[in-house]
Amino acid sequence: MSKLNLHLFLLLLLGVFSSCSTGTKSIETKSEKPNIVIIYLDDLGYGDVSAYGAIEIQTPNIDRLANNGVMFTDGHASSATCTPSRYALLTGVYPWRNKDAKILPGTASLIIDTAQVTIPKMLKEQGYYTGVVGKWHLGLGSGQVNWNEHVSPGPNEVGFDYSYIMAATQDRVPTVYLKNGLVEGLDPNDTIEVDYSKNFEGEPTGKDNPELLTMKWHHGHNNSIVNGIPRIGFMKGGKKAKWSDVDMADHFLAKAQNYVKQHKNEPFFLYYALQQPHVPRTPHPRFVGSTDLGPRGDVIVEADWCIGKFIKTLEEEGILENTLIILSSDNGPVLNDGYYDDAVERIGNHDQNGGLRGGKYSLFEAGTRVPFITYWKGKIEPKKSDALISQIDILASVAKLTGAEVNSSDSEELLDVLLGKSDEGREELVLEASSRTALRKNNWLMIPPYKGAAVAVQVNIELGNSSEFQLYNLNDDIGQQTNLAKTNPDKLNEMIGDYKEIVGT
Ligand code: NG6
Ligand code: CA
Repeated sequence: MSKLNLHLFLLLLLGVFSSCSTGTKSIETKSEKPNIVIIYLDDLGYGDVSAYGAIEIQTPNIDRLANNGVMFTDGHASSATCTPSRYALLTGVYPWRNKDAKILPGTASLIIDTAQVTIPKMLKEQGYYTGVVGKWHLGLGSGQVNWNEHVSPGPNEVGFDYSYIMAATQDRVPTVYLKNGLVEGLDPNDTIEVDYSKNFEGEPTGKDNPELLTMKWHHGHNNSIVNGIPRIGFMKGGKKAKWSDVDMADHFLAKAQNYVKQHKNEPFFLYYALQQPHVPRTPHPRFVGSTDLGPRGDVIVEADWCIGKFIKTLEEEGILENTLIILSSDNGPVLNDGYYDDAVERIGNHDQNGGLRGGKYSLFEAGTRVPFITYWKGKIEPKKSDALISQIDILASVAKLTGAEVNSSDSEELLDVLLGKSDEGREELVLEASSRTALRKNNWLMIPPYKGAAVAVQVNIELGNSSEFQLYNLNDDIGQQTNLAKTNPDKLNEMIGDYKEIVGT
């Protein structure tokens, strides 16, 4: 019998056996595998959630997860920017190993190798239906993308059965949604063209046509104008397909809810990647004014509301008890990320960093230490955990949970930590920010010397760059104010040795 025929034969046999089994039995088998949902926010800071100490922003729905699940106080994104964090989350591989894992334009090629292990691919092999709804930002296609045809490879080629995404970010063109590789709502007579180097003749831009703007740009963001908002990159055509910014949150929520309803009878994986509070911050009118902080605060409340609605759907469909929810953010917070939207002016007493130094783009703590919560009704006992854990560990941990076998060296299996049964987290973790790396070991953090500005002036964030080695003891200096590199040379040398061993420079 040829290999193919043997496969067919085995499949048939399997079919016969499963159709003989009783209905109850197949339900039992199903419930053995929990649904897995990753709720991922964009630029949400450690201090932006009320369970993590925010007072000026109330996030009751995220709090409900935090207070009834494991609330990690030392949970990390793999990077201080989006693309690398998302790459690492899905592949379990450190982003600094892949030179393409950096903030991508909307025209970038897919940076995940289609042969690579990913969480959805792994879960698919375990019988899961897999989906992504929301922000992608991992590149699409493999060269020049024609947005008027099926765009591939993309999420569907790296393990997702279903994808409903925006290609890059809310501030980058193309400003359209793609469903399973096809631009939704595209009028074939109004084709889309996208270019990141030059404008299309006759098309207005943020730079030249300020009179057309409803939101002003501060830095960057002065190319094509969509819905009165100037974006990064140039786009022409596709009028009917363009998204409505103020409806984006509701739009993604509805897709996530439908996905759950459609797949409630099979084990499913959903990567629900919300776009808030990344710029441009465009709360739906019903959320405008829900905080005193302006649009940045308001979209966090909007995101929290969406999360509440989403969880309610899981509850109503009767599957909340069988769903592991992991909530986190792709990188730390930023106030002014390129638009005048009052984020700085109206910050008041709110501390988006929650006492940490730095922010988005930074090697300091606020770059990667983010809200990190696991929730599983009836399975996870509420607790706070100070275990060191990274989003790259989700792959190996979820593999363990579902019985998948993966060969991963960066991703550590920390299932008991995720489920709150243990506080033995990582011993070491490499942090990344715009290709620069630092080493965390227990409570110590070492940043090697880096050239470059100490502060990114436009966003007003300390990047962690210094001509000297930096060494911090986070146990008693969470705000990273005292550099111990000179006073503790033994620790510094130990850290440098470990760092070289892992990162190899
Ligand atoms: C930067 C953008 C910033 C944001 C970021 C990506 C400028 C001047 N700044 O280049 O606004 O889009 O890229 O953010 O263009 S991330 O969360 O997707 O990494
Ligand atoms: Ca981000």
